[in-house]
Amino acid sequence: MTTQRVRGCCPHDCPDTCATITEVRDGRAVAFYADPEHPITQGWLCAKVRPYLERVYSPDRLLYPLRRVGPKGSGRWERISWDEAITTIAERWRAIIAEYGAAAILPYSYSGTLGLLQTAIVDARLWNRMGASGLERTICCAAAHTAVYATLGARRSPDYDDLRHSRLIILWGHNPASAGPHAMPFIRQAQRAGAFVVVIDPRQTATARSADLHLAIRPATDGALALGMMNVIFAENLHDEAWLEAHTVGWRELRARAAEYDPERVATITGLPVATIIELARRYATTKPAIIKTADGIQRHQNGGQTFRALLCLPAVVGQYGVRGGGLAYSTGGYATWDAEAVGHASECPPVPRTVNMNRLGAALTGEVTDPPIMSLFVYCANPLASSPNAGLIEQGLQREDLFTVVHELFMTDTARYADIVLPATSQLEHLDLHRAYGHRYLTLNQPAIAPLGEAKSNWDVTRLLAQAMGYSEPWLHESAEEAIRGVLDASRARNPFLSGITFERLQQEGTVRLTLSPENEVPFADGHFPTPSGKVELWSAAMAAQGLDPLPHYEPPAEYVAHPPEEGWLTLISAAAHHFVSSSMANQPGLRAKEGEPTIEINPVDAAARNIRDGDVVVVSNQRGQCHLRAVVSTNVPPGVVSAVKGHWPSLSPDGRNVNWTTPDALADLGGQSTFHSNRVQVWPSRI
Ligand SMILES: Nc1nc2c(c(=O)[nH]1)N[C@H]1C(S)=C(S)[C@@H](COP(=O)(O)OP(=O)(O)OC[C@H]3O[C@@H](n4cnc5c(=O)[nH]c(N)nc54)[C@H](O)[C@@H]3O)O[C@H]1N2
Ligand SMILES: Nc1nc2c(c(=O)[nH]1)N[C@H]1C(S)=C(S)[C@@H](COP(=O)(O)OP(=O)(O)OC[C@H]3O[C@@H](n4cnc5c(=O)[nH]c(N)nc54)[C@H](O)[C@@H]3O)O[C@H]1N2
Ligand code: SF4
Ligand SMILES: [Mo]
Repeated sequence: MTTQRVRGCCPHDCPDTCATITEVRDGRAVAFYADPEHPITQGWLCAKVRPYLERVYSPDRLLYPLRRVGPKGSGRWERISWDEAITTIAERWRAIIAEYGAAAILPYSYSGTLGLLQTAIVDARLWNRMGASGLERTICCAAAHTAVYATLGARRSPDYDDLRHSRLIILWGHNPASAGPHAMPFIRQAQRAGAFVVVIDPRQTATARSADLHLAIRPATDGALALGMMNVIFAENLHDEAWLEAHTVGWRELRARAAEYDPERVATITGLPVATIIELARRYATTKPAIIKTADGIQRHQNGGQTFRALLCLPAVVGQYGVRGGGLAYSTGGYATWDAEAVGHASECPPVPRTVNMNRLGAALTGEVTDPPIMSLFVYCANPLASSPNAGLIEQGLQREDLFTVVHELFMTDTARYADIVLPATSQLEHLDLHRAYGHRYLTLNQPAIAPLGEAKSNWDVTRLLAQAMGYSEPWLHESAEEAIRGVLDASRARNPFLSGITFERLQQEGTVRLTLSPENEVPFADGHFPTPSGKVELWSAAMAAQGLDPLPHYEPPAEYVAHPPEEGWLTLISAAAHHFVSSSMANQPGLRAKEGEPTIEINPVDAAARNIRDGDVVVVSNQRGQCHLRAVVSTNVPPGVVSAVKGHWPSLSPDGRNVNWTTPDALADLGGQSTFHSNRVQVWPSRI
């Protein structure tokens, strides 16, 4: 029997976008491993994805369309045919459109897969054509994106291997050991060669444990620290004035703003000693190349946008943009930009009638959005009841008898349980897609390795079926998967020099292809050009001023922290990435659940003693939004005042059917409509159950 090797790509929301190989024998995947030739993947997959065949062939996979037969959420279903499922959905939608207009239909999706076809194209085409409500996809990184566009003009970052050239690496609010593990070997290599590694994170993460210095900053105060560092750098004349003059707008205004953040004030805000702040500033200004490597966790605060702006200003102050091994590494997502018209064909469609912020899903379903109200929800690539904020309110919305909910999923998630119709989705091994990464600069083609299991269908195939049933005849709603990908790739290549020479044929042959980087743009911004309106780094942002926003970065505490002070027993709850799940994906896989352990909350011995909590006790974590029960781990991994419970545990696999998102805020951040998961204050008490 012959074994086929099929090249693919990990689809999960992770900056590493690993290249994979699936071995197929007799139509069945028998082995799944890393592509040894990929320069970032380097022949290994993370602990989450190594046992991927357990996910693909899980006995819990949804294999047929289902219709609800019991009350909402009861878990009583009958199997139906695809024909019946699609006809039912189209009939309901036609009736809703006739009564309320298409704006009453809301698609809800995020990061189940990050593929061009199954995500970007599927997120746009059908919904544009229908005139459905738009979704503001702001749960993860909207504040940072807004800050980056305002400051630098584009999301460009070096590859991980450039870290080898750094002498100072500041991992700021970022935990790559769990959340982007393929950076770690390069960080280790730099460290062995003498680089100094600093981690700034309230929690002592695995990444922090391996650093030379860990600064357990108070949550949401990083903007003040960055401005305090600038204060010292300017005061001691350690800034790069020539670079600032040549490449920035508003550095004198920034200097004046930084003057308000003397180390004493910043020490009071951040909880870090004055001497530490001064030392960090001096080290940052005098060690070159110096890189700040950050990610998304740090901006999930109400002040996340201005915090990110402050971080983005630092490399400019010391002249480190455009330097190999220097600058700021956040995201490489701005290189392989897809042509928006080719993706969504918006110019041929009615205007998007309105948009709904995904962080406000619960509110939107329960009265915040009216005229028309949301009457149908179509969820795919997302598990909002596990992963979106203020989940108790989402649950209330999903219970509405008059809401027609369809969920397209691989598994019976907590969200799917509330559906009227459940549709089975394919896994990455069963469909075609093209992936760009946000942690490196390679494109990877994912070839289907096996036929869809049961009657599972890909997002694109469901889009096509729904388009047909709705009577939409535009050819771009009926292309094959390959035609759709080729069309967007070709249109994008025509405009984007980073894609030049990258054809579908090349991707088919090579699997992974490096983006086309000329010597001048190999190191981001090495040509001295920033794609902002001024062509410079906009430390002072005219665009933000025009929107009535502060054009300079500043620090302001989250409103929830002010309203719920520590003196009244409130603790800051950070709910960051779990090591063995990606958000709630994989969190139902028995092997990985066993490794991650049951849902817990880490609490400092000081806070535990004050509340009579012992290690191993079940505690109630609560606030004005809701509560959940978690097992306490008394630990100095968190400083006094901060508690930590990872995101991703499935509510239905948690002690009381709820997870940490029953407490997290659905308030929006200062920029981009961003989520504010970590600007969350809770009470923690021993439970009586
Ligand atoms: N294993 C695993 N990997 C993942 C994911 C996962 O769920 N599991 N999720 C993926 C996704 S969706 C994303 S967006 C990325 C996120 O990648 P990261 O941003 O690296 O991960 P997070 O754990 O969300 O946040 C990083 C760190 O920020 C810290 N933090 C929180 N608030 C503050 C603050 O105010 N200041 C500072 N300095 N630090 C703070 C947290 O303690 C956390 O350790 O990871 C991706 N990779
Ligand atoms: N408390 C707290 N919560 C958080 C965060 C936090 O920091 N703290 N971080 C947030 C962040 S950064 C993010 S990005 C969000 C992520 O939130 P979501 O985007 O909702 O991600 P998941 O919870 O992983 O759910 C994705 C679902 O998509 C399904 N899926 C996978 N592939 C496909 C496919 O091809 N088709 C279809 N139809 N479905 C598919 C998976 O089975 C999975 O159930 O979570 C957020 N939630
Ligand atoms: S989750 Fe990240 S590290 Fe793990 S295989 Fe996927 S891309 Fe690689
Ligand atoms: Mo995310």
